[in-house]
Amino acid sequence: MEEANHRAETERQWRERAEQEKRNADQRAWAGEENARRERERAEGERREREQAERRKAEAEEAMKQARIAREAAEVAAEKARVEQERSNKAAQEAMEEMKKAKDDLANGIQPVTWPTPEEYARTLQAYQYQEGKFHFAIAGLSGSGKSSLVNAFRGVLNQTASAAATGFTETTVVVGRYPDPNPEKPCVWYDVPGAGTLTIKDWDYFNKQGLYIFDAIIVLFDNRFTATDIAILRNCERWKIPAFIVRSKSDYQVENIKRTLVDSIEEDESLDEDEQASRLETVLDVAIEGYKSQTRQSVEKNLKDSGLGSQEVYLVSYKALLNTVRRKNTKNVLYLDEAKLLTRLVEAAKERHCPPASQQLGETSNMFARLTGSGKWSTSGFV
Ligand SMILES: Nc1nc2c(ncn2[C@@H]2O[C@H](COP(=O)(O)OP(=O)(O)OP(=O)(O)O)[C@@H](O)[C@H]2O)c(=O)[nH]1
Ligand SMILES: [Mg+2]
Repeated sequence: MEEANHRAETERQWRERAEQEKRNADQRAWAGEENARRERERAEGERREREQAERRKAEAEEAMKQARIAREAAEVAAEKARVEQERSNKAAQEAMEEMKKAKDDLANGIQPVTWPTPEEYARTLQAYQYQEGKFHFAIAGLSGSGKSSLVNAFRGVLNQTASAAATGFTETTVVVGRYPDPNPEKPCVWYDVPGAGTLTIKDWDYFNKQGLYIFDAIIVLFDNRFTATDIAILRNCERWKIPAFIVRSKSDYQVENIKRTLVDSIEEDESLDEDEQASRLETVLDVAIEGYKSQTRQSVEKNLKDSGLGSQEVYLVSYKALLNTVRRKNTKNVLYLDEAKLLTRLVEAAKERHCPPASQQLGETSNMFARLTGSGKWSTSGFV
């Protein structure tokens, strides 16, 4: 029993030891797992921290990038504002200088050069009912110079008839009159333009104010005196490349006056015998015509030269002769001078120029300005 008890005791002790060992092994395994878990947690924590640090770094970099972009944008805006300011200062300075120059020029008798804006140009085309495919002729001149009569003659219409432009001794033409040619085969429209003297417009402003820049050809008509307005019109025609025709009206009346004076002087010249007087009287009309032609040409030439304009032909006409020429009548006792030549040249010149149609876009109109003036540019005050 003792031995059995001893064996049992030994077994129990073995068992206890084995159990203790198992507990120890379990304890070690648990500690190992615990360590591994802690290690995993620590690694996970480190990874998260690293990620957060990276995110924070990326955020900081992004913030810096945005700040740089904003700074650059602010710099660009500041530069733009500076350039704009400089530009507007320069424009203001130029405008001041221009104004001063214009004032000085005006004080020194030099007329300002003005251009209409593209909108004004388009409005004028519309107001004058500019029609593509037609020739638009303006007849401008002092009051009483014979504009309306000339319009009537060009249209083959007798003065004082129903469709005629009003004519007379009082100031009849105060607004621009538009007269399409009654002959359907002639695509011409005639404009009766009142002279500057009739209106409260300055000579130099007359051309633009009257919108003469849209015409295909312009007749500058005078009967006695060639005026500052006539010169201003011719100067503007040169700028706009519009064919201009200097025409002296009432030539029949002017020649008749010269002839009468010549007849008087021949008849009163006691140094001449009857035969000499008779032969002189026979040629008196030719002498009067020659005198009239040379006196007119010389006087116009001088006026053009004094104004710095190139020499130009002068057409001598009278209403009746022009009317007959248009109507293809060859009535006797009418003094024919340059009427036929004027008619031909007018149409030739108008065909060559021809203004752009009213339907064209403003942009195209401004291109036309550029073409006309060579190297112009648009400014807020128009084409300069
Ligand atoms: N002898 C002669 N008289 C003319 C001639 N042309 C015009 N006249 C006369 O001159 C006067 C004035 O002519 P108009 O045609 O009315 O002149 P206008 O330039 O239109 O005049 P306003 O409309 O007042 O500016 C009229 O009495 C005409 O008969 C011409 O060639 N010969
Ligand atoms: Mg008139």
